[in-house]
Amino acid sequence: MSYQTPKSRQGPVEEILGILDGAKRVLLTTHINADGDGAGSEVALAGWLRAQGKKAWIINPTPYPDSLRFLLPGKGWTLDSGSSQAKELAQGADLAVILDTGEVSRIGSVMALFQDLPKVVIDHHPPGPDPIPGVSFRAPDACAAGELVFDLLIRAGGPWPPEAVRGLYVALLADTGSFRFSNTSPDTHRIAAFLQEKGADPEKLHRSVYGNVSLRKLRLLHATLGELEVDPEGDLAWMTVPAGAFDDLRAIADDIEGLVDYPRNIKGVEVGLLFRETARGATKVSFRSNGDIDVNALARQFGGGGHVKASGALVERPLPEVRAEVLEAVRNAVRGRRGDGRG
Ligand SMILES: [Mn+2]
Repeated sequence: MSYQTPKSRQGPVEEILGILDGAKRVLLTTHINADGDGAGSEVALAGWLRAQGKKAWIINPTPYPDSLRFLLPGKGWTLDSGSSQAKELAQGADLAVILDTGEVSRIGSVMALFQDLPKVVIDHHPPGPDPIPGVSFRAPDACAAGELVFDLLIRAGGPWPPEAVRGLYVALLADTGSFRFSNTSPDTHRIAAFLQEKGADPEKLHRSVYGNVSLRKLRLLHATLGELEVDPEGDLAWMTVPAGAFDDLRAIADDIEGLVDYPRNIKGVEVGLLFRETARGATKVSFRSNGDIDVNALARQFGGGGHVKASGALVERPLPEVRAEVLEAVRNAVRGRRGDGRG
């Protein structure tokens, strides 16, 4: 095993392991609309805790995504955040672990549920304006929150139950775009190699995550591609999910996943955007950058955030208004950079 946890993480790793060691009943959560990293990391950590005879449950602010349910070894691993059972468990638990976000606003109703519990945050996002209180293990240099969970498990010397191995592999897969984004490091591959040796099946896991596209999602893509727009300069492209199609298809938030890659992947495009009107009239914006434009900074202008090359914002105003402002801000960012280049 040639992987070494970076020095900067060794202190937090010891501290978090100490806290986990002292806990018997642990609740885990991740951000709204869990992705492969959030959902994979929490299954992995829950599986590792359970393998040591502890109690661990996953309580997310939004339902565990159907497309990732294959990660759950059985029933009784997840609970609805609004259920009376979740409230009871929160009263009897001795620790809450928040994965793949450190922001109060990103865990929705779960924040109130975890109010009185000691909290541990394990996250790889740059810190935001509204941090969850408690002990933090934050490392923006990690490709996924799953990389940090791996740091804990490798230091602990396992155990490595199959759900932990699969969860961590899927966490890496999801956040590195199947090992191709710029956050894919030699360490990413070293960890993936270790997980493969522990039984992770790359073909099977990739197919489980990406080879089960619903017809509904494909129809939503078909409708949304009809809304594709590109600036004459060719460097900015965006799509707006047609509200009618979303409703007619009875689409869910999961069906939006990956749509923003279509405008982003056009030759010459620097920034790709996706706009969607939510059921209650707010506007969701996804930002993707291919180069030097910091879309985390752009999303923050609209109350959101994320990573330098991938971010999002939820704005409580009507779509046409938000779209016009976002497009102007992104054009300014692209133009400003060009101005600097010339000057
Ligand atoms: Mn992540």
